[in-house]
Amino acid sequence: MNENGLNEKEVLSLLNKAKSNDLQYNHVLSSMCTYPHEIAVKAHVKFIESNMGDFGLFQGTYNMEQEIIKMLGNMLHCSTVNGYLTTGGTESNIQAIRSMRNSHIVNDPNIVVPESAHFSFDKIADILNIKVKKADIDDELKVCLDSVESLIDDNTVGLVGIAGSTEFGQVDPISDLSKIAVDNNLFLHIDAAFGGFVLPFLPKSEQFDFSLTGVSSLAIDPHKMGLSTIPSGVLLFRDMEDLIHLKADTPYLTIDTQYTLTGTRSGATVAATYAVMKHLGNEGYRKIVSRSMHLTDYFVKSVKEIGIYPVIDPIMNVIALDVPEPAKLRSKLSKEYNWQVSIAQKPAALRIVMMPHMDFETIDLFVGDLQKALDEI
Ligand code: 0PR
Repeated sequence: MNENGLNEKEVLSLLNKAKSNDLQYNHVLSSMCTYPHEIAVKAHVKFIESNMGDFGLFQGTYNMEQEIIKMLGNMLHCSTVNGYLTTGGTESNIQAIRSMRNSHIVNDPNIVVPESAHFSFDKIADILNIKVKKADIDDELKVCLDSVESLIDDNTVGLVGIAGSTEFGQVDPISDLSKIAVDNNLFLHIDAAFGGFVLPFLPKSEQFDFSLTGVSSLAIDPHKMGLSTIPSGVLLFRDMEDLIHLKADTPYLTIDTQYTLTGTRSGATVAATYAVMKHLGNEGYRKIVSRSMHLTDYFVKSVKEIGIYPVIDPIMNVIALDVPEPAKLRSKLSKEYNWQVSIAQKPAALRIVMMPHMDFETIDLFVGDLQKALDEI
């Protein structure tokens, strides 16, 4: 640190320099985040000092958090819903599995997740000292139910299903997983970190939420398709009892109990999420999802015209393309054409996320460069 502070102009100039080294989202086709909605940014700034770690001091922010939980409970068909705002899908998944483990005490606990699960489950295995068994996925990249059933044993404390897989945007057969969970008396957590703000707004989609009786908890991220500010995730439980498995006593705060992983917690993201959900409503989210799906359909049509096909027909705005040498192509697109795309591992593919910051014109430019890059490798 400097001995003497810099003036505001000097600091702003440093910030501008740093910002110029960040990429703008307009050439980013790899991210599940996007520009937050303007009203979310305004709300975030207004509540910048609010700390939900000691929410007795911030009753107004706390009331907004409760309202978010209620709105999401309505959207995801659960009248008994409980939960809180996390920092994102990773924290929500950690806490859901921690609740599973604490509610079902066995010596050497394990959970069964689809092989397509996000890498946060590998972190969970390490943090919670729990074995994460990976079930096979089928040709459509959904979890195989036979494989899930064959992995369940006496030490299994719960199952995970994915509603919007990171790499392919695929949705597991959640209603079948729900039946397996009920039959085996197991907790079922749904990772809808990405799909949670997409599936309810598609004209037609499979059931994936608390309308299925076996679903115990669900992760949904406002900082992805919810257009809130980073870091906003939400963890929801059907039964208060499952939240209680996360209880910690906090004797010297204005509140005597916390269920959260972090202590100090942003109230700004609560305000941002509340504001954008109130402002957009179902109708607003439906429009955003519908536009993202139009862009997705247009993109798929355009790449087919140059002889490239998706690995599966996109369920949501995540597209995996069957291309030769995806890693090499990704690197070429980045270095020579200034496009950020990512790759899926199994099957290897070029992965594109069609977020709301994309438009038809940019897709045309990208597909043109993709064709050139393909010719060159
Ligand atoms: N579950 C699913 C299904 C996810 O896709 C993700 C993140 C998580 C959990 C973890 O969420 P957090 O990152 O909020 O903890 N999926 C994206 C990914 O790993 C996250 C991301 C976002 C990556 C923006 C890059 C990026 O630019 O691809």
